[in-house]
Amino acid sequence: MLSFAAACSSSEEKLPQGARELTFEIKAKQFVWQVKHPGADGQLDTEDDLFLENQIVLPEKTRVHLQLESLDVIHGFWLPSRSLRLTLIPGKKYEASLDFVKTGKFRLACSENCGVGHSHMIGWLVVLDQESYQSWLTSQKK
Ligand SMILES: [Cu+2]
Repeated sequence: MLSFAAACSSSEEKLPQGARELTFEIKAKQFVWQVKHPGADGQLDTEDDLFLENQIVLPEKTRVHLQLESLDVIHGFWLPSRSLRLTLIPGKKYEASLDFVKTGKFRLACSENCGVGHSHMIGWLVVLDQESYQSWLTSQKK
């Protein structure tokens, strides 16, 4: 069941028509953000999915769909640069969509005191230019 959906976009950041869309699955767990990345084919739940920790990596000019849930206690997915804060209650699913036009590196953190390792639940959302994104994908292949 979908409990909450958020759509955030700022007026100065407009995506071109037909821009790429990528979906990421994010699971919060004491004390890490587990990120399932769609991989080179851009499709989630296929063979080339990548599994990252505390890191969301994407190319510029992309609409991002985040599917979030907590696997244990209440965590808070917090992306201060977009004023996005979702309280993740275990057993519920959450979604948020964000547009990223330009490159950048954005802090993400847990906004709920979820236990002794709470302060370790910090990470980055990284938006790369197309070329750097391709090299990053290549570097992820084992
Ligand atoms: Cu947490």
